[in-house]
Amino acid sequence: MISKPMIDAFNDQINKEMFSSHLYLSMAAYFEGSGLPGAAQWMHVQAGEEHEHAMKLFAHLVDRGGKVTLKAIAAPETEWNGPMAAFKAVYEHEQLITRSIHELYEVAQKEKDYAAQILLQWFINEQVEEEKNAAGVIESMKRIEAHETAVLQLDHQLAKRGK
Ligand code: OFO
Repeated sequence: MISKPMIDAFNDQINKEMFSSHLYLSMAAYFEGSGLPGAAQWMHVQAGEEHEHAMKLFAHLVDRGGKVTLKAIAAPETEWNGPMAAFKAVYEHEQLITRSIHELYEVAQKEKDYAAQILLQWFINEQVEEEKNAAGVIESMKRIEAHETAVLQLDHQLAKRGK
């Protein structure tokens, strides 16, 4: 069995992961409309990963007899001031999610929920990757800013992102 505070905290995190998926899908739409299909592809993959994160939490709740309660997903922004602004928004959002995962882990510690702690260790590691990926794209963009051809080359590289 899983405690009520853990069920509530898991349901909140499911909503945040679903919002992340929605946000990156919105960024994919933005890049599709901006002539940067590679960046759009990167965002599509990211949106899919966020959905998987939500499903991992969903499955854990179900496995432990907790009730999944879905909430409304807030509308994401739809416009950004160019690729740099969008990727900076990704980075900031991921920092927010990292804090949220850490808070969830603290609830699991307080509740002495060892099974949740083991699952959440995966998420803690994943957040290191998430922040690193976004920061990496921002770094590449900083180096090539103002060089239109290089932006298109980077877009080509972003298109290669697989699962
Ligand atoms: Fe689910 O890691 Fe990003 O938000």
